[in-house]
Amino acid sequence: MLQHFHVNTPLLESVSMSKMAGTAVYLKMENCQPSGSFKIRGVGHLCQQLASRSKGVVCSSGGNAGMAAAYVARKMGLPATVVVPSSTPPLVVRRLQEQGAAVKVAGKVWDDANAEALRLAETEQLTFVPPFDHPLLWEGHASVVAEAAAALGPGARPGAVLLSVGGGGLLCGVVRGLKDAGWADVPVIAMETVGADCFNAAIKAGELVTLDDITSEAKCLGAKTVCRRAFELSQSGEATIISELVTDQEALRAVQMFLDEERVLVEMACGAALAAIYSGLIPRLQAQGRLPTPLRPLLVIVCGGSSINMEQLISLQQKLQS
Ligand code: PLV
Repeated sequence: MLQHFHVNTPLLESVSMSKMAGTAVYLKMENCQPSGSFKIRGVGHLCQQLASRSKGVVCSSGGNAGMAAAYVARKMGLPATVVVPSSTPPLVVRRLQEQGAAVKVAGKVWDDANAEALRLAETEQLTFVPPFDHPLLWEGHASVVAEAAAALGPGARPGAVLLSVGGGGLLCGVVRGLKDAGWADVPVIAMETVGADCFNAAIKAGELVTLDDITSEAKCLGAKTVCRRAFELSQSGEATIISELVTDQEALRAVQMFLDEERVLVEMACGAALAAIYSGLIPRLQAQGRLPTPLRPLLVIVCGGSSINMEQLISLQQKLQS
């Protein structure tokens, strides 16, 4: 019997967000996962398939994939090493250590940490756990859509799914889940912050691009290059993907509004998706004819994230709102 590490998260209707969007908004509360984000779905699935006879796992992460890897490894009785970039706040390093992981800081952004994790996997013969670029991760993430479909009930069909894009693993998983649910034509609104916008940049360029640097505070969206599969999905017509950007200020305002209205604290990476509602993007897309009017209910993947606490929130406010 394969063990599940993730939980079936609540699907909650938000009255205040529904008002802003002009249609019902359903929140898939992935912040409730044991490791604090949706990442545990894919990472749990990948580790079950690849790590059962392993000496240990090594994961490169902006934080949340590492939290998932540390949690899953602990449950499987395996040692975990998580390599993070120096942009990772001390609170995440502490939370990773609490999960029992050995933490190594390497380089400035995730791409540098990833190079070190790959090296360790090779030299120490550890199972490499990538944070977003692997079919097993996408297969695991797809369960988020299956659960939402079951909770919404037969005949229900969202008007769009809203999510954040870092390296594109969640996007690939959700697109797969939509196909499995018979919802392949439901558009996905893929949100990034300016300065962590590798997916949007690839779409604009018509090819994969590597950003010079990550200048956004949404460090968990900070992959310099989106995974090839995510880019292919945007080009192939297999899925309808609307790629949009918000500023860090908009993402932070969304984090604050979500805290005030829903009483839940999420990190900037998640704020990017919430900002689509709070900054009025939905009616704008309808006005542009990119979403229909009237619009069926929206499904928002509240991806969660451990890179936030009161102190971090205040520090982001001082940095971005002064
Ligand atoms: N974070 C990855 C990649 O970081 C990580 O290592 O944890 N929301 C949250 C809270 C996240 O942590 C991430 C990814 C995303 C959204 C985006 O997911 P992705 O990478 O699958 O598009 C560099």
